[in-house]
Amino acid sequence: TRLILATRNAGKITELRAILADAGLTHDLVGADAYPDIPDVKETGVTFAENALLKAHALARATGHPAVADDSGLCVDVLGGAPGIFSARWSGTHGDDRANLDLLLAQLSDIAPPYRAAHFACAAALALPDGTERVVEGQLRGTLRHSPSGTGGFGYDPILQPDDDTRTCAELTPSEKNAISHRGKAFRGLVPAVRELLG
Ligand code: ITT
Repeated sequence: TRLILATRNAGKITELRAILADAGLTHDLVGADAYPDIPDVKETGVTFAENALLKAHALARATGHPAVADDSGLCVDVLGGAPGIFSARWSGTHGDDRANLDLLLAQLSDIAPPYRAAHFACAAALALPDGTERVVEGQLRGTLRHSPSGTGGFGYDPILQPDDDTRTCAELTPSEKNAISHRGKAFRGLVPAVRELLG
């Protein structure tokens, strides 16, 4: 069965392919880039789960295939959960990971380590063309560094040091990150629903 990965974020696609294959799914995983004529979905929700469902339903409806979507972001305690659902465009330019990260570090420059707690959040949504839907969420808690470190992963990975580790997410191997990440937890949690509904 074809399963659409309803995202155009290359970092997410790489991780989702590994997470879903490691979970034993043998579906034909096809990224949203294979459907260039389908317009970008307006993320009008106010939660990760709402936005993930919007993206999954839009691609399932438009392609006629089941679709999974990921809505995710970095939530900083001292900022009341920001950037949160606005993580991809915090600096004003959607998807400019470096500008987003630099702005966040500047905003937190006076904040001392005990107050630099944050977490990554991910909502994993599955939608079928008939409107059936499932959503599962996952988190990864950690502390924000004062400067970036590491070259792996994407987005804010170079500044989040997971609890129980001395490295940033960008210093973990891909499989180390997927084993503990918000995305790994959310999508491994969604796999039983994928099996139940798609076979
Ligand atoms: P799609 O909507 O096409 O999936 P997007 O990049 O716009 O792509 P989001 O709206 O969910 O997706 O924004 C997620 C942002 O949160 C992403 O651009 C990163 O800046 C950040 N983020 C999410 N997961 C991350 C991770 O594992 N490591 C680092 N940063 C992450």
